[in-house]
Amino acid sequence: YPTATLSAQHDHTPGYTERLGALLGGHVRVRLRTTLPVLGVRLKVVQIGEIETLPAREVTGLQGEGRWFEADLPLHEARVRYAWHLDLPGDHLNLTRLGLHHARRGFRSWFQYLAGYQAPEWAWKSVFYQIFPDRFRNGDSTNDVQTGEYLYEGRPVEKVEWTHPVDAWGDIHGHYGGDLAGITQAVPYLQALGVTGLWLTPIFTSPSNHRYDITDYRAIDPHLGGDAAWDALVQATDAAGIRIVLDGVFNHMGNENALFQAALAAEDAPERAMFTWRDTPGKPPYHSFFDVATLPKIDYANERAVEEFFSGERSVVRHWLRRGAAGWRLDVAHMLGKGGTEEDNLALHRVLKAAARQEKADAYVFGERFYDPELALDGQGEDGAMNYHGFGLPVMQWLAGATYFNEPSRLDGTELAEILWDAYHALPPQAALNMFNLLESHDIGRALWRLGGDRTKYRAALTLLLAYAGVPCLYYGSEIGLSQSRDGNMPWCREPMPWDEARWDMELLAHVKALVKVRRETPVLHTGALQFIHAEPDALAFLREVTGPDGAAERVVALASRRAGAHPVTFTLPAGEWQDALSGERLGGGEVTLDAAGGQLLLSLPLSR
Ligand code: ARE
Ligand code: CA
Repeated sequence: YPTATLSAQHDHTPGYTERLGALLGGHVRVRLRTTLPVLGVRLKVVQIGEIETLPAREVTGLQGEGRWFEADLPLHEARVRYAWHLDLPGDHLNLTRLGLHHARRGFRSWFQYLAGYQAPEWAWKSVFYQIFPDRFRNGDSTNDVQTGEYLYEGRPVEKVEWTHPVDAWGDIHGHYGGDLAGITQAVPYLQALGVTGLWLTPIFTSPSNHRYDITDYRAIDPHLGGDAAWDALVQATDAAGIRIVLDGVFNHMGNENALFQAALAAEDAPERAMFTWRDTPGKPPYHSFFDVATLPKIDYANERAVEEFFSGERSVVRHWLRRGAAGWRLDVAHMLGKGGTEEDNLALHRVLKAAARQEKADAYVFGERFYDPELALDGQGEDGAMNYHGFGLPVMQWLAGATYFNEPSRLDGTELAEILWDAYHALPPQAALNMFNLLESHDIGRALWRLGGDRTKYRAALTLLLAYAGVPCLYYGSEIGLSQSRDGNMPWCREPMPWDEARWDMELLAHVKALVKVRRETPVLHTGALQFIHAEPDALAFLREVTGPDGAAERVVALASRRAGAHPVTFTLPAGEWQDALSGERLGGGEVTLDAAGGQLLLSLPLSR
């Protein structure tokens, strides 16, 4: 991967790429800066099946070490791939996203430009907070699920006391009573924390406490306060500058849903075509999510299903965007499809995305994907994906010394940097900035738990999260030190949020607030390019950088260690004046030795506010 001392430089920021989102059929000006003794520079562009070579001209008068060259990149397809070719005395070099090399490399490493794609840029500036509604705050005890109110998976549901830890009792039959009124009451708390986006796991009428088994997609669960509570929440969050992304469970519905019930009721019911049926001993007679009987899979080869959820004038996707949602997180996006080819499935995702954008021009749509998302992120499908594999899981594996299934791991900082870099550079820049970054969630063990409660390591993790390329998301309660009572992933990571401040880690809360503030106030962190500038087994550092139209650069460096105690790390900072984002302490560029324990964020001056 490239380093800060690269001798030729190009990225998506304004000094190097005139603008993002220019239209298909047009051109966009791209530039290169180099300290190499070049004789000439050319731009190579992939045309369908051919490589076109275009001349680049030298430009003068721009800041930054070295010489500048520019060329006009033709946007003849939606995803344009290009690379630079540098002629040197007796030699030549290619510059791709992987850096400089002699041989031409595969197109996967070439730069990408998405023509005609407008990213929901508000998301780049946002800090998200994930809420699992049953466990965040009970704002209205009159709507609580009562013990024995109905049966779920054959057993009566139970009302659980807020202070009871999540153990076997509070697993799938336990309802704690959290609701939307609780979130509305917490808006001042969220504002003080500094978050500007909420991702709510499902809130529509469903029998379970997690609500991934939806009975009615057009109604807010009465146990969460119904539609009126939603309207009140939207009013309060709008006023506070907070946007809400909803969980779109479109791969499967709940077995109590009227569509599925109609399909079960009669052999000739038209609804039968919305599902796929089978006859496999020991399994439900229909395809379902991981063979869970309560979650029948929806078949989008059926046009009515496509209209019902996505394309129809009153589709679920449109309905909630109209009612105030800012976007959708797509549950198991990698499973969502017509059961056909990858291409068929991508076509379906484009239908969903187009409907969302028609309804709201800046709707943010990202998928839960446990696999490489790059095929899907071409600008026409989802904007981004939950960044488990390209960020959160490897970062936590490195810090915890174990996977989230608690298998020991010797992943070191050098390998971590390679994994992160590989995932980042495989995406077009806008998609990379749309990635939804998280350390933990309602599905995997809490970061604090996995780190054995170590606050120093947790601060290092947060430093990486809030400085990384993509949209950061905190999991409710982690900011005050909420952990879990039992080892493992879901459902043990869903403890109720304690509202008794005596139980809060105030030092941690203050630290999270400070990091969130830096993230929000530092534009380089919203749009900057990414480079790793240092890696050793127990530490790594990366640079975020924006080069302006005049060639001047604004920079941030993030440094983190996985050691619990002090950890002096020596590495090279780009030239210039620097300032610690939290302490304000100043230092010069060049070789520096810093204490990486707990993480450190450095801002280049004159960027400082
Ligand atoms: C409940 C219980 C579980 C029990 C299960 C089966 O909580 O303890 O094992 O029932 O009876 C939702 C609920 C869950 C619920 C589940 C089924 O939140 O609590 O489980 O429904 O009723 C895979 C998928 C990934 C998925 C995760 C959970 O690929 O997309 O598994 N995530 C989403 C949501 C979940 C949600 C659902 C899907 C279903 O975020 O919350 O579950 O709508 C590896 C694998 C991945 C795997 C991943 C995580 O990386 O490669 O495929 O993800 O591990 O385990
Ligand atoms: Ca309640």
